[in-house]
Amino acid sequence: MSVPLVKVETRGRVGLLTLDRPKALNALSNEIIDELAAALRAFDADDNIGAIVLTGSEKAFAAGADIGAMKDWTFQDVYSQDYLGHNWESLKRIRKPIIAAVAGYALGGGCELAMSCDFIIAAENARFGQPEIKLGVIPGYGGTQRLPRAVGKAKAMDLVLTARMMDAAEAERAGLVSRVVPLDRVLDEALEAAAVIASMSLSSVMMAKECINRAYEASLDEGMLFERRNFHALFATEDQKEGMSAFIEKRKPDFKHR
Ligand code: CO8
Repeated sequence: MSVPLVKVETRGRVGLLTLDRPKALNALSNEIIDELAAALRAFDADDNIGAIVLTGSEKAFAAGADIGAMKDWTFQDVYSQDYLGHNWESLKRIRKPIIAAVAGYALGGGCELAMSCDFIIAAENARFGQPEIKLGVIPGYGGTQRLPRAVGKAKAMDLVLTARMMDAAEAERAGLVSRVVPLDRVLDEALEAAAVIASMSLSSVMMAKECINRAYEASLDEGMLFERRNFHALFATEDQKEGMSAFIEKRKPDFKHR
């Protein structure tokens, strides 16, 4: 039996996934992505999970796609397997929030994987970059699309064209990460944030995620309408009654998470 490349744990209502291929700095082979996608889908389907944290090691969140595996592939190889098109795309269909807890290198596909999570909490030693150009290729999992949306065109061009790395402080200033914390705090910070999210009504959490993501796909008018209809829909849930009653009665809400 092959050794698992993704460690799967739960902490209360939080699912914790740890990329575990340390010798290759968590280089993202098809196998590790298959495992990751399967674990994410399992958490997404599990009523006892309200939020997910994805992390790597202290040295590397992930140093990119597996260069050794890709080196000899031909166009026909990547095209016929639709490399990056299957499980990679399925990650974005996960409906529960995913927080990336990033320490060390998040490069190439590793940076793209972090960006495909809902937000990033970074350790002070985090390094972000899209160095594919040095390999004679370009980013293939959103580096030319999500990065400019996150940090703007100037910085995205700078990073993608020069292949330079950006440290955690610059990434926070640029809006790529939501918080920077000391290395020994990064996982706890992400787990605590995930626990807060998991304590909320699951329907509101999933709708909020869907609405924010819609901001990247729709015009302002369409996005506003999508948000408003989802807001309306939440009045059909028990959790809305409970949440508002609890506020008026000055007690903690007891959400059903359904
Ligand atoms: N693929 C395969 N193996 C890797 C990778 C990688 N991306 N990154 C590191 N490794 C391996 C090294 O080969 C080395 O293995 P070994 O010990 O057997 O020689 C081991 O990990 C440790 O690495 P280093 O000795 O190089 O460690 P350093 O601390 O000296 O350097 C760096 C760390 C700076 C992170 C360096 O390893 C590096 O530059 N890595 C490559 C970074 C890179 O170019 N990433 C982009 C890859 S291409 C890509 O991601 C395409 C994206 C398309 C979407 C993909 C979705 C998955």
